[in-house]
Amino acid sequence: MHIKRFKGRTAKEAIRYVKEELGDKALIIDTRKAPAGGYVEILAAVDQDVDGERAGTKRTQRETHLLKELRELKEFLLCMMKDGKRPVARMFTSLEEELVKEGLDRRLARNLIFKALTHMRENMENTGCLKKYIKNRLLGSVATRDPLHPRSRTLMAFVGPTGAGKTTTIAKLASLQALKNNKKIALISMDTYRVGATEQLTLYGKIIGVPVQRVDSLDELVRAVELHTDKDCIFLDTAGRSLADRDHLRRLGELSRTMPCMRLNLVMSVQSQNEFIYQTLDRYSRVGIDYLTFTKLDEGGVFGSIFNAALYCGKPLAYFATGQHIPDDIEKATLKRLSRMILNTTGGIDGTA
Ligand SMILES: Nc1nc2c(ncn2[C@@H]2O[C@H](COP(=O)(O)OP(=O)(O)O)[C@@H](O)[C@H]2O)c(=O)[nH]1
Ligand SMILES: [Mg+2]
Repeated sequence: MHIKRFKGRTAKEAIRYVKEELGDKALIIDTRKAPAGGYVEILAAVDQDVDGERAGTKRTQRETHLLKELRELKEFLLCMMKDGKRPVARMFTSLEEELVKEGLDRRLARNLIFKALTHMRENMENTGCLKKYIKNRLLGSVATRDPLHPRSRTLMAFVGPTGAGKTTTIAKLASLQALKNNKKIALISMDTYRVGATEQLTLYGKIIGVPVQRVDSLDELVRAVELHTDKDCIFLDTAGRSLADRDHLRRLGELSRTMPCMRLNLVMSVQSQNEFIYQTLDRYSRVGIDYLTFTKLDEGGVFGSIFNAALYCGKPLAYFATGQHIPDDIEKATLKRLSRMILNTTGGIDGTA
C-alpha cells in the first residue's frame, strides 16, 4: 500500500492530482480543509499490486505490459475452465479429476494444468501431449537420492508415525547392506515406548547377524555411536507415541543438534490420507528431515501422495517399501519408478509407460 498527501485549491483540484499520480484505483482515505483556509488536503492510497509502477517499484513499460497480458491470460483460462461446455474445458476438468483420483492434491493438479497451458507451445488440445508435459513437469520437480553412499559412513535415524514401517525398513536395508554389499552395520534402538519394539529389532539383528543396542538417552546414544567407529552404517530406530507427542519431537530436535551428521529419514505409509501426511511433514520438518521413505506400496491404491509430500517439503525421496518380506521388499526411489506411479501415459522422463 502506497499512501500520499495531495493539496489543491479546491477538493476537485486535489482529486485530479490524486488521479493523475495514483490512477483511478486510488482510495481517498481522508479529506480536510486547511484551518486557515486556502487549500484542501487529501490523503490517498493505492495498492502496490494494483499499480506497482506508481507505488515506487518502477516496472519497465514492457514488464507492466507482460504482467497485464499474463493477468488477462489467467482470467481467460479460468473462464475457459469454468465453461464446462467447451471441449477444451472438459478436457482440462477431466485431467484435473484424473490427477486428483491418483491422489494428487487438487491445488497441485490445477497448478500443473495452468503451467501446461501457459508454457506448452503446441498440441495443447491433444490429451496425450498434455499428460506427457504434466508428467515430465511433475517428475522434474521431485528429487530422488540414495542416502547410502558406497564410500562414506552413514548414520541415519528412521523417524515417523507408529506403524509406518520404520523397524521393518531398517531390517531390510541392514540385511541388504550386510549380506549383499558386505557392509559393517550396527543397529540402535531408541524405541522405548512400545513394549516389544526393541525386541523386534533385536530379533531382526540376530537373523541378519548384526549387533543391536538399546539406548534410553541422548548421552547413551552418543556413547553407542562412538563404540561403532568401525561400522559403515549405523541405523537408529525411533518411536513416538503419536503426532502430538511433543516430548518425542523435542528429543529428536536435540538429537539433530547433538549429532549433526545424523541424517533423518522420515518413513510414512503411502496408504495414509494426504491430510495426515501433511501434518506429519509439518511436525517432523521442525526437527529437520533429510529424506522421505514411503512404505506399503504393495497394498495398492494410488501414489499421488508421494508427489504431494515431496513437493510439500522439498526433500528427496530415498526408498519405497513394497511388502513385508525382509530384505526383498524394498527399492531405491528412482524417477523411473515414480514415472510408473502417475498418469498412465508413455513418455515420462525415462520414456517408459
Ligand atoms: N504391506 C506392507 N506392510 C509393511 C511394509 N512395511 C512394514 N509393513 C508392516 O507394517 C507393520 C508395522 O511395521 P513396523 O516396522 O513395526 O512399523 P514401525 O512402528 O514404524 O516401526 C508390520 O506389520 C510390518 O510388517 C510394506 O512395505 N508393506
Ligand atoms: Mg518400530
